[in-house]
Amino acid sequence: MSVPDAQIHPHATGPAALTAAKHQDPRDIIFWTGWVPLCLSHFCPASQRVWIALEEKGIPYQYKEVNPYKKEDAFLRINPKGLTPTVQYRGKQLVESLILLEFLEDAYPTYTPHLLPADPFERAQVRLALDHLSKQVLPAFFKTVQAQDKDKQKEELQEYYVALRKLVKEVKGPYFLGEEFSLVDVAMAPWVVRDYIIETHRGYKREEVGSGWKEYAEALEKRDSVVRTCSDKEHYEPIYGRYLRDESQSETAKATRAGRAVI
Ligand code: GSH
Repeated sequence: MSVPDAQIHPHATGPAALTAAKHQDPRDIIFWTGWVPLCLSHFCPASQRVWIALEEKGIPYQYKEVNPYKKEDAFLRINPKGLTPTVQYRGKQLVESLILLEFLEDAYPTYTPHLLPADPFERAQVRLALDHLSKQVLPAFFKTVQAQDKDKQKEELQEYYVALRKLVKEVKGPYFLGEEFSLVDVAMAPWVVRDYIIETHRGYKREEVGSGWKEYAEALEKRDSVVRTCSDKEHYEPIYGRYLRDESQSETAKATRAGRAVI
C-alpha cells in the first residue's frame, strides 16, 4: 500500500488556505492538522473539529500541517502515534479530537461562544450525543464508505441512517441545543461537509434520514467557522478514494475492518 504522496509541494486550497495563512505566527497553541499533498487539502475530519473550535472561539493558535500517513520522526517525537489532530500547548502535547475540544473549553474559559453549556444536564446531553457520534454514527459512516459488496453497502448505509435518525431526534434546531452552537455541532460538521462522498458513491440522501436532518446539515455547513476550515471539495476525493476502494491503511480504516470505534 503506497503512502499518499508527500513529495508534492503543499498548497492549501479554498477558504481553509486563507484561514491557515492568518495563523502562522508562534502562539501558546500549535495546532497540527492532517495534510495530504496529493489531495492539496487539509483533509482530516478529526482535525477540522479542533480547527472549527479554535476559529469559533477566536483562540490564538499557530497552524501547522503534517502528513499523518508519512509518520516523519519530527512529528512522531510530538505524537508517538503520528495522528492528527495534535495540539502542543505551551510545549506540552495533547491528542484526540474530542478531548482537545473539551480542553479548549477548559483552558480558555473566557473565550466565547462557550461550546459546552453551563447547565449540568445539558452538558451531559452534549456528552451523550458525542458518545453516540463515536460509537454509532462514525463507525456506520466508515463502514458505508469501506463496504465493497453492493448489498453490504446498502446494509451499512441503512445503519448510518438509523444512527443519524437517533441524533436528529435530539436536535432542537437550528443547532443541537437550539440557537447555541455546541460541541455536538462542532464534532458532526466535518462529516456533514464530506457526505457528498457517500451521496456520490453509496446513494446516501440527506432527505432519507428524515425530518429535520437536511435543515440541520445545512445549518452546520453554512456556519462561518465550518466554511473557513474547508478545502475545495474536489481535493478531498483522492484521499477518500482509498477508503471507497477499501485500500486505506489508516488507523481509522483498520479499526473499521476490525469492527472497532474509529474516531
Ligand atoms: N481518535 C482520533 C481523534 O479523534 O483525534 C483519530 C485521529 C485520526 O485517526 N486522524 C487521522 C490520522 O492521523 C487523520 S483524520 N491518520 C493517520 C493514520 O491513521 O496513520
